[in-house]
Amino acid sequence: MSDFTPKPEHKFTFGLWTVGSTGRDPFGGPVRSPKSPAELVYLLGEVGAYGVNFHDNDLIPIDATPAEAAAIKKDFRKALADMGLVVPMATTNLFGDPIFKDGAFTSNDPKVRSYALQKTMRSIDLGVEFGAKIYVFWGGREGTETDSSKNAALAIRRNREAMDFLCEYVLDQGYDLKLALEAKPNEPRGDIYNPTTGHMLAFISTLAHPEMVGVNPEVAHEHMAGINFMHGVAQAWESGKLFHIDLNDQYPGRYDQDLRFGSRDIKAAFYLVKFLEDVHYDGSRHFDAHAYRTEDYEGVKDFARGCMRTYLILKEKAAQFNQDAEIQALLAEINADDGSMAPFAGKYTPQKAAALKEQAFDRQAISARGLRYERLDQLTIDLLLGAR
Ligand code: GLT
Ligand code: MN
Ligand code: MN
Repeated sequence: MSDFTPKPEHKFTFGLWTVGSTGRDPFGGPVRSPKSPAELVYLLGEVGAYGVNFHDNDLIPIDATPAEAAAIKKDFRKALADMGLVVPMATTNLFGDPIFKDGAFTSNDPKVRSYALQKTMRSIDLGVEFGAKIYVFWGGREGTETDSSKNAALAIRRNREAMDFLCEYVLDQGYDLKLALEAKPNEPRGDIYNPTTGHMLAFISTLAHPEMVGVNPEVAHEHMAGINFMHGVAQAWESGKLFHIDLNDQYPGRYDQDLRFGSRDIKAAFYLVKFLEDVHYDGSRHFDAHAYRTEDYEGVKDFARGCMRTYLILKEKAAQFNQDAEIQALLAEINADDGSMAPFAGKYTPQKAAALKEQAFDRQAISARGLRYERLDQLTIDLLLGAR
């Protein structure tokens, strides 16, 4: 039996808002009594997490007095030290307070936009104080219900202006901090700007400091949009922009579920874990999910342990896939190359182009070959179901 015990080197993290969720939803109130940030750190330490992330107001309520804030920070710091947990990422709550009802950086109201910048700068200071190296931006309210209300191009420009301002702030403070943008197509707004990781990557390339900014893709958010999450992650990775990742699960076409990682689409979760492990992604594996509303805090621990355990099981399956002789033989056959196209490969030259235009191709012979993907997929299924 393999050992699926989480260890610090796995970099498993949870947000205070994840294990701290009281089960409130649009149709019902809390089912679990709230726990303090320090209590949540002890819970995370008990289940074997490596780190904990927070929004400014997960840690310090928006109306806390300086004395209250100091007391909370003291308890939180002690809990981190007692349990040996770190804070790799922090973020700002730019969606909960009524002032953000029409967005933060993209609000039509200049006072809201300025307040959002002030709140984010203070929150960055707080994150850095606890050692965060990644700062996430999830623009949950940056969108519309009616497109009569906002100029969409102007909203993108306002968002860019805010990101450029905040990059300068980070540089000015001398912080060792990278920013990671998280996309979501809808909820809580009818539509949210920059709805997918791909949109975010394009947006980043227009910023004044693109080297400081990457993405934080979330499984559920891309599955809500019905797209292949791993493909988006691969694109982010390939362009050097995979700064962070939010792991959870989601049935497409439903409300924002934030299910336990790997609990819905095992196959998609497998390809994702395999990708992250194959490329040696070394950032946090952050679980942005919460326990079912049916659970008490023992169930919350089951949930958190389950996220990490499933990841580790899939990691082992990925290693098994890479060592499976039959699977690897099939892959070698699929990727066979007789070298005859080498003269046309790589960078363009006029000679190559001229020669390629003259080359004869036997279309029938090339297309007659079966690719054996049915066999390959069934071997993968057998492996995942424990039948090999
Ligand atoms: C919120 C959202 C998440 C984001 C968090 C960061 S907050 O819970 O649903 O996807 O990652 O702001
Ligand atoms: Mn998220
Ligand atoms: Mn989510």
